[in-house]
Amino acid sequence: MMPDLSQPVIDDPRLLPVLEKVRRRERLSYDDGLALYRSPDLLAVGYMANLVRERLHGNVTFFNVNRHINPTDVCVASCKLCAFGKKVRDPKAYTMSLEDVWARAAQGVSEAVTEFHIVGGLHPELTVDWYCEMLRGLKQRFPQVHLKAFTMVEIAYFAKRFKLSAEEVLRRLRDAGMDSMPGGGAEIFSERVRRIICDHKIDGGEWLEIAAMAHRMGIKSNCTMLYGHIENEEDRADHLVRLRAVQDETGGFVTYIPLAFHPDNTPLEHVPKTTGFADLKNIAVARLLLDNIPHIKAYWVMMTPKIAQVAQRFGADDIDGTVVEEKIYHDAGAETSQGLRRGELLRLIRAAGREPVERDTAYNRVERSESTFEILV
Ligand code: V47
Repeated sequence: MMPDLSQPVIDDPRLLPVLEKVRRRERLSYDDGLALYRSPDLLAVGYMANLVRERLHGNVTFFNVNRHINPTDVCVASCKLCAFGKKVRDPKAYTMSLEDVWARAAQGVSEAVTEFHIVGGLHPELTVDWYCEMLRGLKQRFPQVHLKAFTMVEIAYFAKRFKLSAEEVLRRLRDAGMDSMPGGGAEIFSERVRRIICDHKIDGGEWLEIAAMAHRMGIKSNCTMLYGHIENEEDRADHLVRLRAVQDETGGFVTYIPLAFHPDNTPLEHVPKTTGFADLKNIAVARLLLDNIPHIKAYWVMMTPKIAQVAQRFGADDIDGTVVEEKIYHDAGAETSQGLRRGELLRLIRAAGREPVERDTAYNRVERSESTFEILV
């Protein structure tokens, strides 16, 4: 008998109830999340995630033109997951002066850049005025560029160190020019795992509380999950369901980014690197569980451009940006280049059969002529 080609091929019968829910547009449960994570049937999981992705975004893949700035790698925390942070007296540590930050922002910047992504370590000596001055100086010099700055972890540290409430810290930074916040520092919310990989960081509940506080103040943010270290499927499904619960309340998460753990130069160096299978699975399960977060980003820096491209058919609708000078992953052994040219991003997206759309941080379309594409960045 001829197979029914109008039906998806599902090899794993445990996924059939999930497929039914996806078809009926019903919310998936934590247990569904576990079934998806545990299933070897990547194509079936990807098929469902792609269905949802196309319902939301059609054939479009978003990218942006951004630059990462890491003003300091000095960090009081010693997280086992991290190869970036250094102690303040470490001769290899760096802290930029304000002029350095502004000059770095200007390097190679053309009017093409629409976003600065700014994160650093938890520095024990910088002041709140220094951070505000940094933002004000950037806004003054690059008024058209969106400042996506500081993780929830940095906000909690600033509050403690500057003896201010987290709300007051957010208010001051927002008034100085912070437009939105990146999604880093969430790692994995499971306390058991957190105690091992990032003992010195705020706990998952605090991370979520600060995110919700920022959202209530009108500051949007992204969210992330670090996977591929010592966490298990339960930890991953729990993390996603907890993000979804906050999003039900605030609606402030714009994009979710699964971050593959890079073990090189960290105390967890013995942990093997993630596989392409795991990378695609994490994109697809997120698209299916996070029914209230608009965008899923396949961050090419950590997944490699090739996997990030394939991910555009496994639930992702975003591939991040040109990035330029990424440090956190490259200190941890990422072998990808430190930046991609806009033309290369376009080529990857088109070769996946998707329509590239340049966006700003708020996902407004950025219109440029093809000839501008060729000459800029
Ligand atoms: O907060 C640190 C993680 C994050 C390692 O919001 C590591 O648009 C893997 O948050 N291996 C920084 N991961 C990156 C980040 C991010 C990236 C791109 C876009 C956005 C966004 C956010 O990377 C850190 C931490 O969670 N990290 N060390 C490591 N060895």
